[in-house]
Amino acid sequence: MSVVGIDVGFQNCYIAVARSGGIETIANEYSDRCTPAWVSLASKNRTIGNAAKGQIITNFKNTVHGFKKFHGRAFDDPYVQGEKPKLPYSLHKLASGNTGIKVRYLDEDKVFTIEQVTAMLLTKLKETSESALKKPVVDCVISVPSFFTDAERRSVMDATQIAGLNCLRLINDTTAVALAYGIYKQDLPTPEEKPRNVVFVDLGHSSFQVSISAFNKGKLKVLATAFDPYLGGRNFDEALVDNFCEEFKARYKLNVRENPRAILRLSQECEKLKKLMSANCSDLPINIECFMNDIDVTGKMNRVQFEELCAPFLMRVEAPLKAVMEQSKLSRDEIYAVEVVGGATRIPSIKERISKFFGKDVSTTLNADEAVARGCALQCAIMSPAFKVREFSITDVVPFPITLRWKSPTEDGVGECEVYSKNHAAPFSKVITFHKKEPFDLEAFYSLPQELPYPDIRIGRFSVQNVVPQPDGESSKVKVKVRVNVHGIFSVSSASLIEKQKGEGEDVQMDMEPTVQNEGRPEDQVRDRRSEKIHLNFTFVKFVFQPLHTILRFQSDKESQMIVQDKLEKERNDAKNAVEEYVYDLRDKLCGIYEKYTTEEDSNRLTMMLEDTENWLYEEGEDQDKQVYVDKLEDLKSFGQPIQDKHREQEDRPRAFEEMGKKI
Ligand code: ATP
Ligand code: K
Ligand code: MG
Repeated sequence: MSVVGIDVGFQNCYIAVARSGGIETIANEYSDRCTPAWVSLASKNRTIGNAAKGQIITNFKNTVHGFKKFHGRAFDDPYVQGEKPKLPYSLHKLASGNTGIKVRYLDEDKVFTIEQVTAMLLTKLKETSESALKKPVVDCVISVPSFFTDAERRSVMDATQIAGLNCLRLINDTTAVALAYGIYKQDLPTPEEKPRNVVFVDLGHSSFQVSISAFNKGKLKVLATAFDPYLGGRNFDEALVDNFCEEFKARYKLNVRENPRAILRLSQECEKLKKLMSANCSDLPINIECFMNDIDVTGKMNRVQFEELCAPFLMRVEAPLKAVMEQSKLSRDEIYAVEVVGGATRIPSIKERISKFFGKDVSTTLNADEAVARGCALQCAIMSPAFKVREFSITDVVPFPITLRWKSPTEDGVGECEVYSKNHAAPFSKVITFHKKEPFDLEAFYSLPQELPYPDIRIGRFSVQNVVPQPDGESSKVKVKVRVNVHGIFSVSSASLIEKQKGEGEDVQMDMEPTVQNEGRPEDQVRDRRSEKIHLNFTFVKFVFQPLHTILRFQSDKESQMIVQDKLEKERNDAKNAVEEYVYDLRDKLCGIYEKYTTEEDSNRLTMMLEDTENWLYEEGEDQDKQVYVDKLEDLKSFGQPIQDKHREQEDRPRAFEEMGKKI
């Protein structure tokens, strides 16, 4: 069993694994612990991560990034429509109404769902963890923003399934950070003492999340979360891009907006400039050579100007801080520490604003980039039977209130009730008792649309069928179990009919309004001995807006095929490179160390041959099957090998004498 935690960021992904020494963040094949959330599709293969980011200028139409918040979103969602013109690649409306991505892949126009794109990224992260752990990786814990709704979470879960991962828990970013903070603390208050309240702030590339957790020895309880799902480092980059677009228009008469490649280059430079300004107050330059129409552009900015430019975004920092404090009902002096993570908290004025709000310095004791992944790995270790870690229990919260509405065809039994309030503990099950004579439908939705990051409030529809009256004509008791599970996903998990037993007294007190009961530990459950649960012909149908299992399986097979395709393409490329390397190596040696082991005539003939091969590699040999390269290499070796053998023989001889000398 693997113990892996993955932080899938909007921009940056990190992986942490558990090894005997503890939790460790691991590096990819570029020795980089950060894997960019980029996927590039091409005519022969895909590249993912660092290599994909490198394709952005040359293959921008098929290089996908910034897709994390398309999960579970309708194509017509205002956010999606707002992003569309800014993206160098094309979005596509899927038959389901969801957002897909249209690219050119294997020389064909292809549409991928967001789940498939994230699965590609997860495949890469899976491979990276597998090469670090030297064993297959299946089980993992993955982080999502705390404001991710049901649809978004289900979509991420689908992606993990397509990638062949078994996600044990989707954990909220700030909760993962809280775990990484708390689990090693030796001095937490005992369960009887007042808890230690810590604020966690994560400002990433795309979003701003705040939470307050209460710690006692061996446990953490999230008290409240708040967020600005649309505030992140990218806003600051975009403000800089806007600024320089205008400046370059005025100074160089360039219409940068019309050139996607130029915009992409400018964005990269602006992000670099932004980071430099975090460490430096003075004027800093931005220089881009051959930017557009062969023109080199330059500009400059300092921190004061930057803060002015970004004032509208900086102003948005306070609202979530205020909201989280109000919800927690704590006063500022009850806050023990304010821990900040996420790349964009490195912007000095962000830190200043946070620290001013709380009236204390922010702490940066956690690794700003890796804390989320580490928390995920810790959660995975806790859940894995194969790994021993300190017991630590986590209670998270429901970010948005959830309401259940019920409707039956003929009875006037229409009504609704809020089953989970904001910041209700999660995971959590509840049992709702209905009194019904006929089948009925349940509809779950988010009750406060204004709080949601998008307009679609639907969660799912559930149909409770085969409900019949009791033999005496009275309503039947129907118990419906609902749950916000460990991933933060809502579901109606079961429904059962309670049949009164014969001889049982009339239950006159029967309330026609449903009752909601928290399902606590078994000992808390009141057993109604007079009644009996029956499951007679009782069916219950879910309509959750989610692809069918068959579709996911199909997409998973497709993912496997693409993995094979990438592997074959890599082998083909390696075979081609091997020919090229052999050509260069042998040519060098022919006029060097091999010179005395061949005749001038043979050497000239072979040099000619190598030159022909080199030319061939640039012409018709540019794009051949792997076997062609393998044969080519064999062919060359049949000439090169005898010379190499002679050379080695000569080299070995004196050594052999030496050895003999020693023996004598
Ligand atoms: P999200 O959490 O929104 O999904 P993410 O996890 O990918 O995004 P992070 O890796 O936490 O985001 O942060 C990336 C952001 O932090 C980028 O906007 C990056 O430019 C910014 N950033 C990183 N270092 C600095 C710095 N020194 N100064 C300013 N910004 C920085
Ligand atoms: K990240
Ligand atoms: Mg993040």
